[in-house]
Amino acid sequence: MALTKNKEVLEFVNTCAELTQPDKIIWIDGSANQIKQLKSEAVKSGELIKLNEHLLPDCYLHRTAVNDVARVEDRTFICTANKEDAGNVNFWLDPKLAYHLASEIARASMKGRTMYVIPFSMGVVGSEFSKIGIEITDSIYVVLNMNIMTRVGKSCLDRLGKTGSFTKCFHAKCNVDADKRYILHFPEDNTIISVNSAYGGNVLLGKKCLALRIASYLGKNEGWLAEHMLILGVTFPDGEKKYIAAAFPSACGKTNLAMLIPPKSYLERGYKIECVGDDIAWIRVGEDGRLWAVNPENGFFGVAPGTNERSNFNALQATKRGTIFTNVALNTDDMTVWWEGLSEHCPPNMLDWTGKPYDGSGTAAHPNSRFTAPAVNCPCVSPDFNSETGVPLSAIIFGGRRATTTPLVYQAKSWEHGVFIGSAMSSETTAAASGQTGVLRHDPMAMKPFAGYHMGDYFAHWIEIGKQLKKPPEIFNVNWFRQDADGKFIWPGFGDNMRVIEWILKRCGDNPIGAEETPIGFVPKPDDINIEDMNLSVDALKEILSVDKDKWIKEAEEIEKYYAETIGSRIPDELYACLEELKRNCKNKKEG
Ligand code: OXD
Ligand code: MN
Repeated sequence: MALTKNKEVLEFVNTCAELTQPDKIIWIDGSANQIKQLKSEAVKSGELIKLNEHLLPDCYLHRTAVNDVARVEDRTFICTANKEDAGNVNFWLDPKLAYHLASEIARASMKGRTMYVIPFSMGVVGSEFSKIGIEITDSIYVVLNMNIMTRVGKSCLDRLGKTGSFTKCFHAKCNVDADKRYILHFPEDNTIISVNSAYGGNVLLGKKCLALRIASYLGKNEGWLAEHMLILGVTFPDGEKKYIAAAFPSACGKTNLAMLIPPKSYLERGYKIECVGDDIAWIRVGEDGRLWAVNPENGFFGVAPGTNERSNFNALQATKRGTIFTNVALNTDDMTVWWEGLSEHCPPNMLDWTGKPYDGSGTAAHPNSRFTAPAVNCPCVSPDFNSETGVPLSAIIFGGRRATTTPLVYQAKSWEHGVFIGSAMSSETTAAASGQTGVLRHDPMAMKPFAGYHMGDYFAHWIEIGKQLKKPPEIFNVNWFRQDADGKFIWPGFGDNMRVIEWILKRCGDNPIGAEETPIGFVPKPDDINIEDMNLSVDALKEILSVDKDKWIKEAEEIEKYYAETIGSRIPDELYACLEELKRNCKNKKEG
């Protein structure tokens, strides 16, 4: 039975039902009972495998089709009336054509199936900063994941009332045909359509599709920012608390940084890290002229491989109950899960991520296998997690995976320079998206796959936001991934990243500590990074803090080429001025 009198919602649901012809329509009310029933139905049909109730209570394993294991950026489209408005970085389809294409693919595709209607809220239900979506889907897996990742149920419809507007999200699994897979965004219509996939990033439409692509467009029009950023809180020994938002491309350690456990000596001194969010931040200018950030999600859709007690204890704890695992390996001895890096040796009697006995060839878990875990499970979740206004930002960090060139950390000289640094980000690719891994690609502000409009306009929007700030956060760039001549990582990363966070926050506020000015920005004086109790020599630290002007001359040429050839038009003058300054600085300092 329909749970609302909102005409637009009812019309949307009816139109989808007429098109797809499901046998049954179920409205998701968000009750524990309904969710329990759906889980048992999914177990009966084999869509979910129930894991050991004693060791992993209320946890399940799901396997996707082998052709459907990651976001598909080349099949993800921004469908704006004017092609130019989508920008060169996005793939574009004419909206009329896209609607037609998707309708023909989805027509009658739910015959013999159930259509679920999921009302959900990105952000706390009822907050003026939250956005409501309605996702139509024929996948129980989607319903159950959305129930972890967002706030789901009737309260969202009540919030909409009779006339409130919402993002229309339509998903149909169809035949999971990779050649007819389309992830379509219509920012001008506040609509998303996803067909022929059942993998998280393509089908949990509240996440990348709404909270980044559509929200970035809404943010441009409404004067706020939707960013691919974690949010963390740092408590100092004197009790003061500061917040940081940080953007990294997918699978570059974002979840690890968001839930970092500081080294022992820091814990002993009273430092503490709390996680407000691990993937997405919605950021607004507060009345006090500072930036305030909320995490619109309610759970973590984290990369499993590499997660273990040492690398991310908090994330691992978060997966211990109420979690859905996707494409990890199954230990048939005790019905628990496993992935590369969880323990040193792979236990015997495993089924790999496709469900076949694992014989040691290839990986047991898919490199992009995931856990969908409720945020409340995380031992370090912030008390501000459900704050409606969010948290004030002292610093913004950009980062990527760079074997050379980019130092461990450096600081922008101004807001505009920080925007330039974000716009010039590049990183080696990972398994989070289909395609080759390890290839260097530009990924401005880690938003290349997620900006719902022209990247030049997106940079301009950042510049505009900066003009409204009385107290802008300081902007930094970090690189945990510098390698030595043998290809080994020099900086240990993980908990030791706290040492860099400490320096970053000491550079924020009214009495910042000193730093060295270089052609690219401010870098720490080596003495100001605490390497006590670390297996890292001062020389190695100096090496990863070094700025090689020749490499940066090349980097500047590369950025210039990227601006001209890829982004094309609409890049704000402020960014060209920063590029010119970088070139001048590298040249001057070289001659001098
Ligand atoms: C993610 C991604 O799933 O960025 O968070 O791909
Ligand atoms: Mn992400």
